[in-house]
Amino acid sequence: MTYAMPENFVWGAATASFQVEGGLECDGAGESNWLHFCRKPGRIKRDDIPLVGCDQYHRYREDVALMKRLGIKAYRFSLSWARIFPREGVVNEKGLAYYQSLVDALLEAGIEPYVTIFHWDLPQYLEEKGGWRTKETSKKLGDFASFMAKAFGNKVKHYFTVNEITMFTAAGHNGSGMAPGLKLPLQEIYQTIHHGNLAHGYVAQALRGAAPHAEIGIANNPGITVPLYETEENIDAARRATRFNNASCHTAIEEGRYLDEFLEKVGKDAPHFTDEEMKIIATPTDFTGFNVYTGNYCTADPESPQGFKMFSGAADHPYMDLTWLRFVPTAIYYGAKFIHELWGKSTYVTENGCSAADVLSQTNEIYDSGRIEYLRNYLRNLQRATAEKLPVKGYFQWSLLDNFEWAQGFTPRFGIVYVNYATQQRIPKWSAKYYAQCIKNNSIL
Ligand code: PNW
Repeated sequence: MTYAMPENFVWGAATASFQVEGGLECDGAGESNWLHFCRKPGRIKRDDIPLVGCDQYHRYREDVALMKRLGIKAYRFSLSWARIFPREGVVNEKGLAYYQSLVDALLEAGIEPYVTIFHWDLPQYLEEKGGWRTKETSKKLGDFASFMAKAFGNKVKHYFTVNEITMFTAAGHNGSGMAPGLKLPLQEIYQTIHHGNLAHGYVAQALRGAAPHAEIGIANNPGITVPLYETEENIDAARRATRFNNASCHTAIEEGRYLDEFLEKVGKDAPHFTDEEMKIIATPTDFTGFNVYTGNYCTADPESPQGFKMFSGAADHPYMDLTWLRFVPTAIYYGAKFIHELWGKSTYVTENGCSAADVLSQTNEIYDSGRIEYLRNYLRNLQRATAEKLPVKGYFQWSLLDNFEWAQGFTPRFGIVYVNYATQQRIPKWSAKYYAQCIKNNSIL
């Protein structure tokens, strides 16, 4: 096969609790900060609210069977902390049982569970105590991870600590429209990112203690800078840009320190931190998971102090169906390459995919050719990484199902499986058939 993938490559699909579960008021679930946020008029497009959504809470057996039919080998899902602990220190047995049943159903179907401890939905009672503006929350997430790892025991062998730190910290506190929807001064924003970094560290420590058999790592979104021209000096510039541009978050986690250049640049707005905290943040992990949808470009520029010049893309650069979803397939290759070269880590692609304005045909099919080309181009760039022997362990398609796309509500459709929200019918799109064939052939078709 021309675009063959390595043996034992992990072909997965990903979702997150708040985006697919529904059942948000069922069986004693507590309120999350995201649900609280959705209830405020004007915060979410069309005031959509995922009280039912795709209802995976009630339909997980059907969704597991669907994954099995598609040949998917691994399912990445996250835990709703408020479902399991509706009040501080109080376990909701039914909420816990849901995740245990989901894990059992996956194992029975021969699908490996990959658990994300935290994917943005924080219990509202913790939001009210300061949320990510306080490091108490970071510590409490570690305790929650420890509790869950003990509950799962040997059944779960793969954990992601937290998903996309800057999205639940900075983007929730700088007016970008994510929960809790605050707008704070810059120092406080960097401080929330620091608390997110610290949460990753506490969770990593907790999982090491409670699940020593498991492999663990983050599912982060380091911005990937790619070279506009693939020459040595431009590739080198892009590698340095990737390290520098992520200095407030991802680079700190990998290196255990905030870069001097970053601290100088932000000056009085820098986060406050201790040596002890930086050690926790840098707790060793087994791999780095990165979510990749797009990238930025750079060229080497000996004139500029940093040695590179950044470009986001031309005004007429191709985009997928969202304003930020610029088509940059080389970002997946350079992500795997730079993470390995800068920090010596093996990787998982923890999310990749795109939204499209999918419509049902007369024959009840979805001809999502745009998504197929997007996937083909990104996956071939991933194949390039594995062909060069970069240690990429697996790939998680975002997303298995159309789902609740945060502030954009249900309008963007990211699934390879279409969801009719009125009937709960699942219809695999053409892209699902494409992905299933790649899996079957272990090759990028
Ligand atoms: C990620 N951006 O979020 C999240 O991990 C998923 O929950 C989400 O559904 C998926 O990607 C698709 O958006 C992002 O504005 C949200 O650049 C926004 C951006 C990037 C990632």
